[in-house]
Amino acid sequence: MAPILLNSMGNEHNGYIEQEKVYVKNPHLDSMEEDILYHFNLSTKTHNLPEMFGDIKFVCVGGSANRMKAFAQFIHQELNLQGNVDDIRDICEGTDRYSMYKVGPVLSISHGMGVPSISIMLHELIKLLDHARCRDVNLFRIGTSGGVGLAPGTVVITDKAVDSFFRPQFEQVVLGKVIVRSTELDEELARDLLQCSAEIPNLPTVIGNTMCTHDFYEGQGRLDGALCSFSTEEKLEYLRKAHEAGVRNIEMESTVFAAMCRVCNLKGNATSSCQGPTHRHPRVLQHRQDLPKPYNHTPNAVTLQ
Ligand code: R2B
Repeated sequence: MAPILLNSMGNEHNGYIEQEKVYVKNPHLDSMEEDILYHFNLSTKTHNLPEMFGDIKFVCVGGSANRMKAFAQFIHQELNLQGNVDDIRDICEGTDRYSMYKVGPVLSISHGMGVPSISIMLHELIKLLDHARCRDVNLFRIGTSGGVGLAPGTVVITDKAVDSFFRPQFEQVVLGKVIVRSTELDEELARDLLQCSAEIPNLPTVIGNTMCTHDFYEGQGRLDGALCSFSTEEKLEYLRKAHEAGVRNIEMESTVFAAMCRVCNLKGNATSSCQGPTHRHPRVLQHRQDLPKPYNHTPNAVTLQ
């Protein structure tokens, strides 16, 4: 008797096991003779994308090119891969927009700062995964962020990415109209990440909402930009409201990241560590010291129901 095969939804399927596929959502792509991934310096005509990337299972993205190279070298060692870490080369070296490193099944890519920059990268990444016929890919933003009421160094696993009004949504203007997309992330993946962090000593980790702003200074309630249109009290009031709405960290990419993962059937999380006093931007200290109790402490890890 032929074995009963189940597809990704647990339903019976005829003849093969269908795994989770990466879905581009653009009917125009099918009729294009060539797809050029401009900012990666890759194309379907000049590169064999299935051969180069077909085995990718994890994509980790972060702001800076140097950090993503260091991360690739770290993963190379962790996976005990053959070859010299110094030989890992930037696949996008023909462009200085983004850097990309492949180590075994892990792709490490820089995305720059802010929604527009990561959004361009995600469009091309998702097309790349689709062209390469990748299956079961998990996508992580492993960036930096400013903590709200958390000790520096705390890792925040994103429950929901929220906008500056604490709404779990991303607004994209398309042809002069606003399209609203949900920014809810895969709950099971968030739980798995929390479980992994529990196995690593001295890694304070919480699950919370990540607020995505379109500005690093005024947009994040900072008092040290070239412009500041609010008082310290107004800033504190806003951060207090953010905390009440479940926000535990602030960064600049998570809403579009979450929205695109969701639409394209990718499991993802915008996991970031809160910057500490040894880092260049003392955002956490600034926010944390200013927050009156009970905000000026690290809450216990929040577990999803
Ligand atoms: C975190 O750090 C950057 C700003 O310094 C930005 O990309 C972010 O989200």
